[in-house]
Amino acid sequence: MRWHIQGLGSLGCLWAARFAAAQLPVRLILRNPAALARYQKIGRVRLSDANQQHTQSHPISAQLPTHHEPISRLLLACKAYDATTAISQVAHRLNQDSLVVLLQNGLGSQQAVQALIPNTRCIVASSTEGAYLTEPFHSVFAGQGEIWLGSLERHPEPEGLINNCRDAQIPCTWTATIETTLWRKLAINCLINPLTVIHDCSNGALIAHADLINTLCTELHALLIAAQHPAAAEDLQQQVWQVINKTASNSSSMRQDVHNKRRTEISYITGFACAQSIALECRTPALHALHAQLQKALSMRGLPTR
Ligand code: NAD
Ligand code: KPL
Repeated sequence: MRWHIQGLGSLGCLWAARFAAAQLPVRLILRNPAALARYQKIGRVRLSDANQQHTQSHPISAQLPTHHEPISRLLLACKAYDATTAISQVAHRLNQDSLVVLLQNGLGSQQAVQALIPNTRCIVASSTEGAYLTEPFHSVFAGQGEIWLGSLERHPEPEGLINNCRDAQIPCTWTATIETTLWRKLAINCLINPLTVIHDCSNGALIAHADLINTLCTELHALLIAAQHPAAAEDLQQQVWQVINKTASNSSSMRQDVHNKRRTEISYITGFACAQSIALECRTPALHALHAQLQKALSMRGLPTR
């Protein structure tokens, strides 16, 4: 089964290189003729290990979204805010037997993508792998992790998908409770990421804001219950402090985006949580204040607030 990969940033290149290394058929989809020309000049996807001692190089074929080839398996590996535009560009190539794997962080973009392609099955992912680009189409595999795959619409596990990924050394596991996984991660990201931007600090330095974090935990706990994800709410406060301690020296992904002057995924993290709290009539004043403070911090740095 051939994979198409749309979005050739850190994670798209990481997945593409592993499919190619396992000699599984893979094609890249670049967003426009200029991006395709940039790729064709380099002509390969590269993947280095965390110490950058070993680099694999894979001359994978690339094409435009307008290409006529039908897509049976698509990995959508762009940022959450680009997901609907990207899927619209290839929607004509998908059918009811196609499978689309969505790698986006946060929540909201996955539902928006599925709504645009109602006759195609979307599988959503929650990934704890870490990668970054050193140059275009050259990804560094910075952190081993795991990938949970599941269906928001409770579809059964698609035959062959997990084995296909594992054949390529991509550590995927199917879960029937992906929503719980995504909501739990959303709550943790809502707590940690904005505060690291507002205070421009590492995750570990958030200990100085323990009272606020505990208040936010109480509100997010109530939100997870209101959203009918009680399993995601279990031990939330304890989990949050565990993540802060375990990742103490990390700079959160949102803070890294800000340092790199890149748009953040705010609308799919605190933005999504605030919208849900309004829709579910669950009062979360500290969360709304945090979202507004984050918007102010982004605006002061000349970055989009959505
Ligand atoms: P990235 O910014 O490195 O790559 C995204 C790529 O998508 C870019 O090359 C961009 O040009 C491309 N793109 C955008 N619109 C497109 C379109 N219409 N058609 C084709 N390509 C398009 O992002 P990333 O770090 O790989 O992250 C992807 C998603 O995975 C994000 O939601 C991120 O939060 C999540 N994530 C990333 C990591 C990580 O370590 N990088 C870890 C966990 C989750
Ligand atoms: O997922 C993360 C992120 O930075 O986005 C955490 C868990 C906060 C680790 O840095």
